[in-house]
Amino acid sequence: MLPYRFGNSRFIPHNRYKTHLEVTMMTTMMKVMVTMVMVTRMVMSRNVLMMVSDDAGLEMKAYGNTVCKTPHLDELAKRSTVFTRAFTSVSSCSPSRSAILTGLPTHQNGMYGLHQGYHHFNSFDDVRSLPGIVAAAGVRTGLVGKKHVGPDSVYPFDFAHTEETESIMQVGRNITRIRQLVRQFLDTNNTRPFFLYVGFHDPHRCGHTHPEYGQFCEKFGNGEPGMGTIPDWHPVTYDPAQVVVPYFVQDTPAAREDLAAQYTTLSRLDQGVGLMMAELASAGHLNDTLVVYTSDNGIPFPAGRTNLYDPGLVEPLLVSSPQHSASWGNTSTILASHLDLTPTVLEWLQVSYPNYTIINKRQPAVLTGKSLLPYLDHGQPDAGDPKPSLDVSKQELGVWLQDVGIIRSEPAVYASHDLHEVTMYYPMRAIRTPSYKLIHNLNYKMPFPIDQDFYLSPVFQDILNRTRASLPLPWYKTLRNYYYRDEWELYDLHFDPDEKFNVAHKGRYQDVLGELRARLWAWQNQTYDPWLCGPGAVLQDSGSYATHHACLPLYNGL
Ligand SMILES: [Ca+2]
Repeated sequence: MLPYRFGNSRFIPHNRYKTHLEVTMMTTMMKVMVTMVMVTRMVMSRNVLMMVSDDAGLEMKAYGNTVCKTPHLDELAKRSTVFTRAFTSVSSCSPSRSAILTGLPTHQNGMYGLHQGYHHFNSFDDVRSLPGIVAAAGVRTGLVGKKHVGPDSVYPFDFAHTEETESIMQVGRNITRIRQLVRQFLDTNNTRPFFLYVGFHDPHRCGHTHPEYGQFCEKFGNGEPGMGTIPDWHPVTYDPAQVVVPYFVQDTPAAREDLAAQYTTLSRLDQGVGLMMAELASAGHLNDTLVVYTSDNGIPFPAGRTNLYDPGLVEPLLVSSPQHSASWGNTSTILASHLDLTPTVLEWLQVSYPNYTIINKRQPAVLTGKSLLPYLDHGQPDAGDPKPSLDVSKQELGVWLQDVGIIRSEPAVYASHDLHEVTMYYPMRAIRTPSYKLIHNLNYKMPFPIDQDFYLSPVFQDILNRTRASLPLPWYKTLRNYYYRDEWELYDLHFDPDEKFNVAHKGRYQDVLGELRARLWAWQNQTYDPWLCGPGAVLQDSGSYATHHACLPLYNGL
Protein backbone atom coordinates (compact mmCIF):
# COMPACT_ATOMS: atom_id res chain seq x y z
CA MET A 1 0.00 0.00 0.00
CA LEU A 2 1.39 3.36 -0.99
CA PRO A 3 0.95 5.70 1.96
CA TYR A 4 0.46 8.94 0.09
CA ARG A 5 -1.91 8.32 -2.76
CA PHE A 6 -3.93 11.27 -3.89
CA GLY A 7 -6.69 9.16 -5.33
CA ASN A 8 -7.65 7.39 -8.46
CA SER A 9 -6.72 9.42 -11.51
CA ARG A 10 -8.73 7.24 -13.87
CA PHE A 11 -12.24 8.62 -14.02
CA ILE A 12 -14.96 6.59 -15.66
CA PRO A 13 -17.65 9.00 -16.91
CA HIS A 14 -21.30 8.22 -16.44
CA ASN A 15 -22.44 7.34 -19.95
CA ARG A 16 -26.10 6.38 -19.59
CA TYR A 17 -28.47 9.30 -19.24
CA LYS A 18 -31.76 10.49 -20.66
CA THR A 19 -32.21 13.63 -22.73
CA HIS A 20 -34.91 15.00 -20.43
CA LEU A 21 -32.39 15.04 -17.65
CA GLU A 22 -30.22 17.47 -19.49
CA VAL A 23 -29.80 19.76 -16.56
CA THR A 24 -28.83 16.89 -14.36
CA MET A 25 -26.50 15.71 -17.05
CA MET A 26 -24.89 19.08 -17.36
CA THR A 27 -24.46 19.26 -13.64
CA THR A 28 -22.92 15.85 -13.64
CA MET A 29 -20.60 16.76 -16.46
CA MET A 30 -19.55 19.88 -14.66
CA LYS A 31 -18.75 17.82 -11.60
CA VAL A 32 -16.86 15.40 -13.78
CA MET A 33 -14.83 18.18 -15.32
CA VAL A 34 -14.10 19.75 -11.98
CA THR A 35 -13.13 16.38 -10.58
CA MET A 36 -10.90 15.66 -13.55
CA VAL A 37 -9.20 19.02 -13.23
CA MET A 38 -8.71 18.51 -9.52
CA VAL A 39 -7.39 15.00 -9.98
CA THR A 40 -5.16 16.12 -12.82
CA ARG A 41 -3.81 18.99 -10.74
CA MET A 42 -3.23 16.70 -7.80
CA VAL A 43 -1.45 14.13 -9.95
CA MET A 44 0.51 16.91 -11.62
CA SER A 45 1.58 18.30 -8.30
CA ARG A 46 4.23 15.67 -7.80
CA ASN A 47 7.65 16.52 -9.12
CA VAL A 48 11.18 15.43 -8.40
CA LEU A 49 14.42 17.39 -8.19
CA MET A 50 17.37 15.04 -7.79
CA MET A 51 20.74 16.66 -7.18
CA VAL A 52 23.80 14.44 -7.48
CA SER A 53 27.19 15.85 -6.62
CA ASP A 54 30.45 14.40 -7.86
CA ASP A 55 32.75 12.78 -5.30
CA ALA A 56 31.29 14.72 -2.35
CA GLY A 57 31.24 13.23 1.11
CA LEU A 58 29.90 14.15 4.51
CA GLU A 59 31.52 17.58 4.70
CA MET A 60 28.50 19.38 6.12
CA LYS A 61 27.03 20.18 9.49
CA ALA A 62 24.25 17.61 9.19
CA TYR A 63 26.93 14.92 9.19
CA GLY A 64 29.04 16.42 11.93
CA ASN A 65 31.54 18.53 10.01
CA THR A 66 31.27 22.04 11.44
CA VAL A 67 34.40 23.39 9.74
CA CYS A 68 33.30 23.13 6.12
CA LYS A 69 30.70 25.86 5.67
CA THR A 70 27.66 24.60 3.78
CA PRO A 71 24.77 26.84 4.81
CA HIS A 72 22.58 25.89 1.86
CA LEU A 73 22.97 22.17 2.37
CA ASP A 74 22.30 22.82 6.05
CA GLU A 75 19.05 24.56 5.10
CA LEU A 76 18.08 21.67 2.86
CA ALA A 77 18.86 19.26 5.70
CA LYS A 78 16.47 21.21 7.93
CA ARG A 79 13.65 20.45 5.50
CA SER A 80 14.73 16.86 4.89
CA THR A 81 15.08 13.52 6.52
CA VAL A 82 18.82 13.09 6.89
CA PHE A 83 19.84 9.50 6.23
CA THR A 84 22.93 8.92 8.31
CA ARG A 85 23.67 5.44 7.00
CA ALA A 86 23.36 5.82 3.24
CA PHE A 87 25.59 4.00 0.78
CA THR A 88 26.34 4.01 -2.88
CA SER A 89 26.12 0.62 -4.57
CA VAL A 90 29.44 1.23 -6.34
CA SER A 91 32.11 3.83 -5.73
CA SER A 92 32.69 4.95 -9.29
CA CYS A 93 31.07 7.76 -11.26
CA SER A 94 29.32 6.17 -14.24
CA PRO A 95 28.51 2.86 -12.59
CA SER A 96 27.02 4.69 -9.61
CA ARG A 97 24.95 7.06 -11.74
CA SER A 98 23.67 4.13 -13.76
CA ALA A 99 22.65 2.36 -10.55
CA ILE A 100 20.93 5.50 -9.23
CA LEU A 101 18.96 5.90 -12.45
CA THR A 102 18.11 2.24 -13.08
CA GLY A 103 17.85 0.78 -9.59
CA LEU A 104 20.02 -2.08 -10.89
CA PRO A 105 23.61 -2.68 -9.74
CA THR A 106 26.46 -2.10 -12.15
CA HIS A 107 26.91 -5.77 -12.97
CA GLN A 108 23.22 -6.04 -13.87
CA ASN A 109 22.73 -2.86 -15.89
CA GLY A 110 26.01 -3.27 -17.79
CA MET A 111 27.76 -0.03 -16.87
CA TYR A 112 30.91 -1.78 -15.69
CA GLY A 113 33.10 1.31 -15.71
CA LEU A 114 33.42 4.90 -16.87
CA HIS A 115 31.29 5.93 -19.80
CA GLN A 116 33.17 8.77 -21.45
CA GLY A 117 36.10 8.74 -23.86
CA TYR A 118 37.93 5.58 -24.63
CA HIS A 119 36.46 3.79 -21.65
CA HIS A 120 33.10 3.76 -23.43
CA PHE A 121 31.14 1.61 -21.03
CA ASN A 122 27.40 1.58 -21.58
CA SER A 123 24.38 0.02 -19.98
CA PHE A 124 22.73 -2.84 -21.80
CA ASP A 125 20.34 -1.77 -24.55
CA ASP A 126 17.35 -3.46 -22.94
CA VAL A 127 17.75 -1.82 -19.51
CA ARG A 128 15.18 0.80 -18.58
CA SER A 129 15.96 3.84 -16.47
CA LEU A 130 14.03 6.44 -14.53
CA PRO A 131 13.78 9.09 -17.29
CA GLY A 132 12.38 6.59 -19.76
CA ILE A 133 10.07 4.89 -17.27
CA VAL A 134 8.51 8.09 -15.94
CA ALA A 135 8.31 9.71 -19.39
CA ALA A 136 6.12 6.81 -20.48
CA ALA A 137 3.79 7.83 -17.66
CA GLY A 138 3.63 11.44 -18.85
CA VAL A 139 6.39 12.94 -16.74
CA ARG A 140 8.65 15.59 -18.31
CA THR A 141 12.35 14.90 -17.77
CA GLY A 142 15.36 17.16 -17.61
CA LEU A 143 19.09 16.73 -17.04
CA VAL A 144 21.44 19.62 -16.37
CA GLY A 145 25.10 18.88 -15.73
CA LYS A 146 27.05 15.67 -15.57
CA LYS A 147 25.37 12.76 -17.31
CA HIS A 148 28.20 10.26 -17.68
CA VAL A 149 25.92 7.36 -18.60
CA GLY A 150 24.72 5.88 -21.87
CA PRO A 151 23.48 4.94 -24.33
CA ASP A 152 20.98 7.74 -24.90
CA SER A 153 18.27 5.21 -25.68
CA VAL A 154 18.57 3.84 -22.13
CA TYR A 155 18.83 7.29 -20.50
CA PRO A 156 16.52 9.54 -22.56
CA PHE A 157 15.93 13.04 -21.17
CA ASP A 158 13.53 15.50 -22.83
CA PHE A 159 15.68 18.48 -21.83
CA ALA A 160 19.41 17.82 -21.66
CA HIS A 161 22.36 20.15 -21.23
CA THR A 162 25.29 17.92 -20.39
CA GLU A 163 28.95 17.30 -21.10
CA GLU A 164 27.81 15.73 -24.36
CA THR A 165 26.68 19.09 -25.74
CA GLU A 166 28.57 21.70 -23.68
CA SER A 167 31.66 22.04 -21.56
CA ILE A 168 31.33 20.10 -18.33
CA MET A 169 32.95 23.09 -16.65
CA GLN A 170 29.99 25.22 -17.69
CA VAL A 171 27.09 22.83 -17.13
CA GLY A 172 28.70 21.11 -14.14
CA ARG A 173 30.62 23.78 -12.21
CA ASN A 174 29.38 27.18 -13.36
CA ILE A 175 26.47 27.46 -10.97
CA THR A 176 25.19 30.59 -12.69
CA ARG A 177 24.93 28.67 -15.96
CA ILE A 178 23.30 25.75 -14.15
CA ARG A 179 20.79 28.11 -12.57
CA GLN A 180 19.92 29.60 -15.95
CA LEU A 181 19.35 26.17 -17.48
CA VAL A 182 17.23 24.99 -14.56
CA ARG A 183 15.17 28.17 -14.80
CA GLN A 184 14.70 27.48 -18.49
CA PHE A 185 13.46 23.98 -17.72
CA LEU A 186 11.13 25.14 -14.96
CA ASP A 187 9.84 28.12 -16.96
CA THR A 188 8.60 25.92 -19.75
CA ASN A 189 4.90 26.48 -20.10
CA ASN A 190 4.10 22.88 -19.40
CA THR A 191 1.87 21.59 -16.65
CA ARG A 192 3.06 18.02 -16.74
CA PRO A 193 4.89 16.72 -13.66
CA PHE A 194 8.65 16.74 -13.97
CA PHE A 195 11.71 14.76 -13.02
CA LEU A 196 14.72 17.08 -13.02
CA TYR A 197 18.19 15.66 -12.44
CA VAL A 198 21.02 18.11 -11.73
CA GLY A 199 24.50 16.63 -11.92
CA PHE A 200 26.98 18.95 -10.25
CA HIS A 201 30.55 18.23 -11.30
CA ASP A 202 31.77 19.70 -8.02
CA PRO A 203 33.70 18.81 -5.95
CA HIS A 204 35.41 16.42 -8.36
CA ARG A 205 39.16 16.71 -8.63
CA CYS A 206 40.58 18.86 -11.39
CA GLY A 207 44.34 18.45 -11.22
CA HIS A 208 44.36 15.67 -13.80
CA THR A 209 42.38 17.52 -16.48
CA HIS A 210 42.52 21.24 -15.65
CA PRO A 211 45.47 21.82 -13.34
CA GLU A 212 45.40 25.55 -14.09
CA TYR A 213 42.28 25.83 -11.92
CA GLY A 214 43.75 24.02 -8.92
CA GLN A 215 43.47 20.51 -7.54
CA PHE A 216 39.67 20.66 -7.18
CA CYS A 217 38.98 23.44 -9.68
CA GLU A 218 38.72 25.60 -6.59
CA LYS A 219 39.88 28.61 -8.59
CA PHE A 220 37.54 28.18 -11.55
CA GLY A 221 35.34 31.24 -11.71
CA ASN A 222 36.70 32.88 -8.57
CA GLY A 223 37.30 36.22 -10.32
CA GLU A 224 41.10 36.12 -10.19
CA PRO A 225 43.01 36.89 -13.41
CA GLY A 226 42.51 34.09 -15.91
CA MET A 227 40.05 32.21 -13.74
CA GLY A 228 36.84 33.79 -15.02
CA THR A 229 33.96 34.81 -12.84
CA ILE A 230 30.92 32.88 -11.72
CA PRO A 231 28.61 35.69 -10.60
CA ASP A 232 26.60 33.54 -8.19
CA TRP A 233 29.60 32.04 -6.43
CA HIS A 234 31.18 33.56 -3.37
CA PRO A 235 34.25 31.40 -2.69
CA VAL A 236 34.98 30.36 0.86
CA THR A 237 38.62 29.64 1.58
CA TYR A 238 40.16 27.68 4.43
CA ASP A 239 43.39 27.51 6.31
CA PRO A 240 44.75 23.96 5.90
CA ALA A 241 45.28 23.90 9.65
CA GLN A 242 41.50 24.17 10.07
CA VAL A 243 40.29 21.22 8.05
CA VAL A 244 38.99 17.96 9.49
CA VAL A 245 41.36 15.17 8.47
CA PRO A 246 39.34 11.95 8.25
CA TYR A 247 40.77 8.79 9.74
CA PHE A 248 41.53 7.35 6.30
CA VAL A 249 43.68 10.28 5.19
CA GLN A 250 47.23 10.84 6.39
CA ASP A 251 47.57 13.95 8.52
CA THR A 252 50.30 15.73 6.59
CA PRO A 253 50.62 19.25 5.16
CA ALA A 254 50.03 17.95 1.61
CA ALA A 255 46.82 16.18 2.60
CA ARG A 256 45.56 19.20 4.53
CA GLU A 257 46.12 21.50 1.57
CA ASP A 258 44.26 19.03 -0.61
CA LEU A 259 41.32 19.00 1.82
CA ALA A 260 41.28 22.80 2.05
CA ALA A 261 41.00 23.00 -1.75
CA GLN A 262 38.18 20.45 -1.66
CA TYR A 263 36.34 22.54 0.95
CA THR A 264 36.55 25.67 -1.24
CA THR A 265 35.05 23.77 -4.16
CA LEU A 266 32.36 22.46 -1.84
CA SER A 267 31.33 26.07 -1.29
CA ARG A 268 30.48 26.29 -4.99
CA LEU A 269 28.47 23.09 -4.79
CA ASP A 270 26.71 24.30 -1.66
CA GLN A 271 25.77 27.63 -3.19
CA GLY A 272 24.65 25.79 -6.31
CA VAL A 273 22.28 23.71 -4.20
CA GLY A 274 20.95 26.94 -2.72
CA LEU A 275 20.35 28.32 -6.21
CA MET A 276 18.44 25.19 -7.23
CA MET A 277 16.18 25.49 -4.22
CA ALA A 278 15.63 29.20 -4.96
CA GLU A 279 14.70 28.41 -8.55
CA LEU A 280 12.32 25.73 -7.37
CA ALA A 281 10.70 28.22 -5.02
CA SER A 282 10.40 31.01 -7.57
CA ALA A 283 8.84 28.57 -10.03
CA GLY A 284 6.23 27.74 -7.41
CA HIS A 285 7.32 24.13 -6.98
CA LEU A 286 8.81 24.14 -3.50
CA ASN A 287 5.72 22.54 -2.04
CA ASP A 288 5.05 19.88 -4.64
CA THR A 289 8.51 18.57 -5.33
CA LEU A 290 10.45 15.74 -3.75
CA VAL A 291 14.04 16.90 -3.42
CA VAL A 292 16.86 14.38 -3.17
CA TYR A 293 20.49 15.30 -2.60
CA THR A 294 23.29 12.75 -2.68
CA SER A 295 26.71 12.14 -4.18
CA ASP A 296 27.68 9.45 -6.65
CA ASN A 297 30.65 7.96 -4.79
CA GLY A 298 33.11 8.42 -1.97
CA ILE A 299 35.58 11.26 -1.79
CA PRO A 300 38.73 11.00 -3.97
CA PHE A 301 41.08 10.18 -1.15
CA PRO A 302 42.73 6.89 -0.14
CA ALA A 303 40.15 4.18 0.68
CA GLY A 304 37.48 6.47 -0.80
CA ARG A 305 36.42 6.52 -4.44
CA THR A 306 36.88 3.14 -6.23
CA ASN A 307 36.90 1.32 -2.88
CA LEU A 308 34.18 -0.60 -1.09
CA TYR A 309 35.49 0.43 2.31
CA ASP A 310 33.10 2.80 4.05
CA PRO A 311 34.95 5.95 2.90
CA GLY A 312 34.14 4.83 -0.64
CA LEU A 313 30.57 3.76 0.04
CA VAL A 314 29.13 6.20 2.58
CA GLU A 315 27.14 9.02 0.99
CA PRO A 316 25.22 12.06 2.09
CA LEU A 317 21.52 11.51 1.49
CA LEU A 318 18.94 14.21 2.13
CA VAL A 319 15.34 13.48 1.15
CA SER A 320 12.99 16.44 1.40
CA SER A 321 9.31 15.74 0.95
CA PRO A 322 6.74 18.52 1.15
CA GLN A 323 4.29 15.87 2.30
CA HIS A 324 6.42 15.15 5.37
CA SER A 325 7.14 18.59 6.75
CA ALA A 326 6.40 17.45 10.28
CA SER A 327 9.49 15.29 10.20
CA TRP A 328 11.86 17.75 8.58
CA GLY A 329 15.20 17.80 10.31
CA ASN A 330 14.87 14.25 11.57
CA THR A 331 17.60 11.75 11.01
CA SER A 332 17.06 8.17 9.97
CA THR A 333 19.55 5.45 10.75
CA ILE A 334 18.08 2.81 8.50
CA LEU A 335 20.47 1.38 5.96
CA ALA A 336 19.72 3.23 2.75
CA SER A 337 21.21 2.44 -0.63
CA HIS A 338 21.41 4.27 -3.92
CA LEU A 339 19.52 1.27 -5.24
CA ASP A 340 16.60 2.62 -3.18
CA LEU A 341 16.38 5.87 -5.15
CA THR A 342 14.63 4.49 -8.22
CA PRO A 343 11.90 2.83 -6.11
CA THR A 344 11.60 6.06 -4.08
CA VAL A 345 11.14 8.29 -7.11
CA LEU A 346 8.71 5.86 -8.71
CA GLU A 347 6.57 5.72 -5.58
CA TRP A 348 6.56 9.49 -5.27
CA LEU A 349 5.50 9.88 -8.90
CA GLN A 350 3.10 6.96 -8.54
CA VAL A 351 4.59 5.15 -11.48
CA SER A 352 4.98 1.39 -11.51
CA TYR A 353 8.23 -0.30 -12.43
CA PRO A 354 7.63 -1.99 -15.78
CA ASN A 355 7.55 -5.73 -16.32
CA TYR A 356 10.31 -6.54 -18.78
CA THR A 357 13.28 -8.77 -19.28
CA ILE A 358 16.97 -8.01 -19.56
CA ILE A 359 20.12 -9.86 -20.54
CA ASN A 360 18.92 -10.97 -23.98
CA LYS A 361 15.38 -11.35 -22.65
CA ARG A 362 16.44 -14.20 -20.43
CA GLN A 363 15.78 -12.68 -17.03
CA PRO A 364 13.04 -10.50 -15.59
CA ALA A 365 14.28 -7.14 -14.34
CA VAL A 366 13.58 -6.92 -10.62
CA LEU A 367 14.50 -4.10 -8.28
CA THR A 368 16.16 -5.15 -5.05
CA GLY A 369 15.92 -1.70 -3.46
CA LYS A 370 13.09 -0.25 -1.40
CA SER A 371 11.24 3.04 -1.43
CA LEU A 372 12.46 5.39 1.29
CA LEU A 373 9.17 7.28 1.53
CA PRO A 374 7.83 5.18 4.44
CA TYR A 375 10.90 6.19 6.46
CA LEU A 376 10.09 9.87 6.15
CA ASP A 377 7.08 9.56 8.44
CA HIS A 378 6.91 11.87 11.40
CA GLY A 379 7.50 10.04 14.63
CA GLN A 380 9.29 7.23 12.86
CA PRO A 381 12.67 8.69 12.11
CA ASP A 382 14.20 5.43 13.21
CA ALA A 383 11.36 3.19 12.22
CA GLY A 384 13.79 0.35 11.89
CA ASP A 385 15.42 -1.24 8.96
CA PRO A 386 13.28 -3.10 6.49
CA LYS A 387 13.37 -6.84 6.53
CA PRO A 388 15.94 -8.25 4.16
CA SER A 389 14.28 -8.76 0.81
CA LEU A 390 16.13 -11.92 -0.06
CA ASP A 391 14.84 -15.18 1.31
CA VAL A 392 17.71 -17.58 1.16
CA SER A 393 17.38 -21.29 1.47
CA LYS A 394 20.19 -23.77 1.52
CA GLN A 395 19.09 -25.10 -1.85
CA GLU A 396 19.93 -21.76 -3.44
CA LEU A 397 23.43 -21.62 -2.15
CA GLY A 398 25.10 -23.77 -4.77
CA VAL A 399 28.05 -26.00 -4.20
CA TRP A 400 30.22 -23.77 -2.06
CA LEU A 401 28.19 -22.99 1.00
CA GLN A 402 25.92 -25.93 1.64
CA ASP A 403 26.90 -26.20 5.27
CA VAL A 404 26.38 -22.57 6.18
CA GLY A 405 23.78 -21.78 8.75
CA ILE A 406 21.71 -18.74 7.83
CA ILE A 407 21.27 -16.34 10.73
CA ARG A 408 19.80 -13.40 8.82
CA SER A 409 19.69 -11.24 11.88
CA GLU A 410 20.29 -7.84 10.33
CA PRO A 411 19.24 -5.81 7.31
CA ALA A 412 21.88 -5.17 4.72
CA VAL A 413 22.91 -3.15 1.70
CA TYR A 414 25.04 -4.45 -1.14
CA ALA A 415 27.77 -3.16 -3.38
CA SER A 416 29.32 -4.32 -6.60
CA HIS A 417 32.38 -2.97 -8.42
CA ASP A 418 34.09 -4.21 -11.57
CA LEU A 419 36.19 -1.43 -13.05
CA HIS A 420 36.59 2.33 -12.94
CA GLU A 421 38.89 3.18 -15.82
CA VAL A 422 39.07 0.49 -18.46
CA THR A 423 42.47 -0.68 -17.24
CA MET A 424 41.37 -0.98 -13.62
CA TYR A 425 39.82 -4.42 -13.53
CA TYR A 426 39.33 -5.25 -9.87
CA PRO A 427 35.95 -6.90 -9.28
CA MET A 428 34.63 -6.69 -5.73
CA ARG A 429 31.34 -7.56 -4.09
CA ALA A 430 30.28 -6.44 -0.63
CA ILE A 431 27.50 -6.73 1.90
CA ARG A 432 27.18 -4.28 4.75
CA THR A 433 24.95 -4.61 7.77
CA PRO A 434 24.84 -2.27 10.78
CA SER A 435 27.39 -4.54 12.47
CA TYR A 436 29.55 -6.00 9.74
CA LYS A 437 31.12 -5.41 6.36
CA LEU A 438 32.17 -8.28 4.13
CA ILE A 439 34.13 -7.58 0.95
CA HIS A 440 34.94 -10.25 -1.61
CA ASN A 441 37.98 -9.27 -3.67
CA LEU A 442 37.78 -11.61 -6.62
CA ASN A 443 41.14 -10.68 -8.15
CA TYR A 444 42.89 -10.30 -4.86
CA LYS A 445 46.23 -11.56 -6.15
CA MET A 446 46.75 -8.43 -8.20
CA PRO A 447 47.48 -5.01 -6.70
CA PHE A 448 44.54 -2.70 -6.19
CA PRO A 449 44.51 -0.34 -9.18
CA ILE A 450 44.95 3.43 -8.95
CA ASP A 451 43.12 5.77 -11.31
CA GLN A 452 44.80 8.54 -13.30
CA ASP A 453 43.05 11.32 -11.43
CA PHE A 454 43.85 10.04 -7.96
CA TYR A 455 47.41 9.10 -8.90
CA LEU A 456 48.30 12.72 -9.60
CA SER A 457 46.59 14.04 -6.50
CA PRO A 458 48.76 15.64 -3.82
CA VAL A 459 47.43 13.24 -1.20
CA PHE A 460 48.48 10.13 -3.13
CA GLN A 461 51.76 11.60 -4.33
CA ASP A 462 52.47 12.31 -0.69
CA ILE A 463 51.90 8.65 0.16
CA LEU A 464 54.12 7.52 -2.71
CA ASN A 465 56.90 9.94 -1.90
CA ARG A 466 56.92 9.21 1.80
CA THR A 467 56.86 5.46 1.20
CA ARG A 468 59.65 5.57 -1.38
CA ALA A 469 61.81 7.79 0.82
CA SER A 470 60.98 5.83 3.99
CA LEU A 471 59.71 8.99 5.63
CA PRO A 472 57.10 8.92 8.39
CA LEU A 473 53.63 8.33 6.99
CA PRO A 474 50.89 9.05 9.56
CA TRP A 475 48.31 6.94 7.75
CA TYR A 476 46.13 4.05 8.92
CA LYS A 477 47.54 1.72 6.25
CA THR A 478 50.77 1.06 4.47
CA LEU A 479 50.98 1.36 0.72
CA ARG A 480 51.60 -2.36 0.50
CA ASN A 481 48.51 -3.41 2.41
CA TYR A 482 46.48 -0.86 0.46
CA TYR A 483 47.56 -2.53 -2.77
CA TYR A 484 47.37 -6.15 -1.66
CA ARG A 485 44.13 -7.29 -0.06
CA ASP A 486 42.78 -10.56 1.20
CA GLU A 487 40.17 -12.37 -0.84
CA TRP A 488 37.68 -12.00 1.98
CA GLU A 489 37.70 -8.93 4.22
CA LEU A 490 35.36 -9.02 7.20
CA TYR A 491 35.14 -6.06 9.56
CA ASP A 492 33.38 -5.94 12.91
CA LEU A 493 32.08 -2.39 12.68
CA HIS A 494 31.05 -2.10 16.34
CA PHE A 495 34.63 -2.64 17.47
CA ASP A 496 36.38 -1.52 14.31
CA PRO A 497 34.41 1.17 12.48
CA ASP A 498 37.55 2.23 10.61
CA GLU A 499 37.85 -1.24 9.02
CA LYS A 500 41.42 -1.76 10.14
CA PHE A 501 41.33 -5.38 11.26
CA ASN A 502 40.22 -8.16 8.95
CA VAL A 503 38.61 -10.85 11.10
CA ALA A 504 37.58 -13.17 8.26
CA HIS A 505 40.08 -15.77 9.39
CA LYS A 506 39.27 -15.63 13.10
CA GLY A 507 37.45 -18.64 14.45
CA ARG A 508 34.72 -16.86 16.36
CA TYR A 509 33.62 -14.95 13.26
CA GLN A 510 33.08 -18.01 11.08
CA ASP A 511 29.30 -18.08 11.61
CA VAL A 512 29.06 -14.41 10.67
CA LEU A 513 31.33 -14.95 7.70
CA GLY A 514 29.21 -17.85 6.54
CA GLU A 515 25.97 -15.93 6.87
CA LEU A 516 27.26 -12.90 5.03
CA ARG A 517 28.81 -14.97 2.27
CA ALA A 518 25.51 -16.76 1.80
CA ARG A 519 23.53 -13.55 1.66
CA LEU A 520 26.00 -11.95 -0.74
CA TRP A 521 25.81 -15.04 -2.92
CA ALA A 522 22.02 -14.89 -2.87
CA TRP A 523 22.01 -11.22 -3.91
CA GLN A 524 24.45 -11.99 -6.70
CA ASN A 525 22.12 -14.75 -7.83
CA GLN A 526 19.08 -12.52 -7.72
CA THR A 527 20.82 -9.81 -9.73
CA TYR A 528 22.26 -12.22 -12.33
CA ASP A 529 25.85 -11.46 -11.49
CA PRO A 530 28.20 -12.78 -14.19
CA TRP A 531 30.97 -12.74 -11.56
CA LEU A 532 29.03 -15.17 -9.41
CA CYS A 533 31.55 -17.99 -9.50
CA GLY A 534 34.88 -16.22 -9.37
CA PRO A 535 37.69 -16.65 -8.78
CA GLY A 536 37.73 -20.41 -8.33
CA ALA A 537 35.09 -21.54 -10.81
CA VAL A 538 33.42 -20.76 -14.11
CA LEU A 539 29.76 -19.87 -14.38
CA GLN A 540 27.82 -21.96 -16.89
CA ASP A 541 24.30 -20.69 -17.53
CA SER A 542 23.42 -21.57 -21.12
CA GLY A 543 23.01 -24.68 -23.21
CA SER A 544 22.52 -27.65 -20.92
CA TYR A 545 22.91 -25.28 -17.95
CA ALA A 546 20.25 -22.81 -19.12
CA THR A 547 17.68 -23.84 -16.57
CA HIS A 548 20.05 -24.49 -13.69
CA HIS A 549 23.26 -22.54 -13.74
CA ALA A 550 26.31 -23.97 -12.08
CA CYS A 551 29.77 -23.01 -10.92
CA LEU A 552 32.19 -25.52 -12.41
CA PRO A 553 35.53 -25.74 -10.61
CA LEU A 554 38.76 -24.59 -12.21
CA TYR A 555 41.13 -26.36 -9.81
CA ASN A 556 43.25 -23.22 -9.86
CA GLY A 557 43.90 -23.31 -6.15
CA LEU A 558 41.51 -20.43 -5.39
CA1 LIG B 1 32.09 10.77 -9.05
